[in-house]
Amino acid sequence: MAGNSDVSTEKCGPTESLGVMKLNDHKAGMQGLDTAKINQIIEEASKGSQFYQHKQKNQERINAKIANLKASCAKLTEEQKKLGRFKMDNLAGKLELMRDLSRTIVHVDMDAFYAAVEIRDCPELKTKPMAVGSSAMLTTSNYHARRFGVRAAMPGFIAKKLCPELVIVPTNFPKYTEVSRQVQKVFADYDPEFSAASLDEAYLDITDFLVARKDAGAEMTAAEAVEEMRAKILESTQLTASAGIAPNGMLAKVCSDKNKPNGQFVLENTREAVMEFIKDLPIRKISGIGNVTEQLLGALGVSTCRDLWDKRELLYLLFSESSYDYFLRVALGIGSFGGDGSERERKSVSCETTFRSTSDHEELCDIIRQLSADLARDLERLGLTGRSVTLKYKTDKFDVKTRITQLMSHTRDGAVIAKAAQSLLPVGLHLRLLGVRMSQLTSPAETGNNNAGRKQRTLDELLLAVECPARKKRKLDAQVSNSLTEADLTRGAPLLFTCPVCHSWRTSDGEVALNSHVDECLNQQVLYPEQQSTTSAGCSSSQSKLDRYVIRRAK
Ligand code: DCP
Ligand code: MG
Repeated sequence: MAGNSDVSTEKCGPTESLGVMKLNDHKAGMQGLDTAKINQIIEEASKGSQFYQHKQKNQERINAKIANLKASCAKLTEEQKKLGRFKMDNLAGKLELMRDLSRTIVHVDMDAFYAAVEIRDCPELKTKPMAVGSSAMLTTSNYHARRFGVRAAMPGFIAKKLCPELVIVPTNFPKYTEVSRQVQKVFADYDPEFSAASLDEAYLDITDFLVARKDAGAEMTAAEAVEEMRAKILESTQLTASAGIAPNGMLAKVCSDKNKPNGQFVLENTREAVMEFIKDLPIRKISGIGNVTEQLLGALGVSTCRDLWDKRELLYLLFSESSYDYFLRVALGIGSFGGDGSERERKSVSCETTFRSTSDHEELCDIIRQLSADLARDLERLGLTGRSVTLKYKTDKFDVKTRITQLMSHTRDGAVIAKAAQSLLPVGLHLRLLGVRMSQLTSPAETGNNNAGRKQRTLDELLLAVECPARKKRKLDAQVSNSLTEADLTRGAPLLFTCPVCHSWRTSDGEVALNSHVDECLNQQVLYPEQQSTTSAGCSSSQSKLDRYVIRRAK
């Protein structure tokens, strides 16, 4: 634990004593709250619960990591630091050459989405603090309730302690999905190849749209186009959206939160504007930097993007290559996804859902079928097929595990995916979350399995990872057939297995070795931004995975 460490805190930043249930107030509408008071209420209300115990266990693990990090940091010599800085400066030079300021990227995000839909359909809720979910878990809250510290990924029973008059409305996923389709229709007018990050948000590249307008003699600025888009969304759904406009997806996402709700923010496409914008930005504002990374970096005295730059030698010396590369991109405002062909590739598409804990095998199989159908739809939309199916599950003790299998050929058939995922389902465990992931992706063009009539895109042009939003268990998709056998799924599997989480680890020792690595990867490798939300208890999919959704296309 951090408190047991004898490491000097002067060298590597202050040690902050963190409560187990610390409120995450990095959310629009939650600024300036009395967090000390809120944290105390949360701590008292949750003590003794399984959720609390899980958080406590997690925090102990994080504390141990912090202690290790600080111990390693204290041992670094001046010479090593000099070398670290030199290496990072070199890398920064390379990244600068890749900086792309030519695109206009928009991140659009609906305001208090599920809550806004419920309020629209029940106007008496308008003046009340309300949230959507259950006493076990909330999916979101309206801005009124946020003033009390009530937010997504908080158990409803704790929220009630913070705000006794809180109205909790049950989730209605079919309704949100329908609204999402209406919103996405508007997106398509501005970028037919928009990347949906979840039901309520998307990344759009409106560069071509703006050029086309200009060519047609109807020039408009990016801000005007986005104003118009938001007005169209309001017209078709009676709901408000916020947007950020920037040279890349990472920055656009930060920008969309700036004037929430019902606002937008433009970041000019110049290096100066980007560097000015980024310098005092708290790292936690960056999608992909979650609670764990924030704590680890905090232990090194890094809390803003400028700190990331100032302490770059420590990042180089103490973190993995993918992590320090990512941190440097953040520090430079380049992001992982500049559309410049330099991004780290993300190679999986997945869906997951949280539900009331159950061990009923049939019920769990139903959920997998539905998730697989959703996943198949996303693969279809992205023009991708995949070959590795991973089942992720969270037990009622909040332990996250994964199992992986390989298909005999690339597919995006929901039935095949479901059958494969079901074969990985453990028997007799009480589960509260299931996820299905497809990796080893390829476009049909590469497999000769082209989809006639569909515009073909190369992998480089595609968004390379999509997570569905948290989805509730729904009725079995009538389309799903059960005609496939286990043998169909595994015959002809290649000998080399690639980890679907980190993509860099490979083994020829078979699935057992791979499964154990992936578990390790998800549970231990907390530094890698993509894995934040998969390890954090109580958080459903959308929270910290959003930065995975990016527009990548040829220019
Ligand atoms: N969601 C969820 N579980 C979470 C977070 C979100 O089920 N842990 C769902 C409910 C949200 C929707 O996804 O309404 C969109 O998530 P956002 O993070 O965009 O949050 P909101 O749209 O609710 O609020 P904001 O106005 O901050 O965007
Ligand atoms: Mg939203």
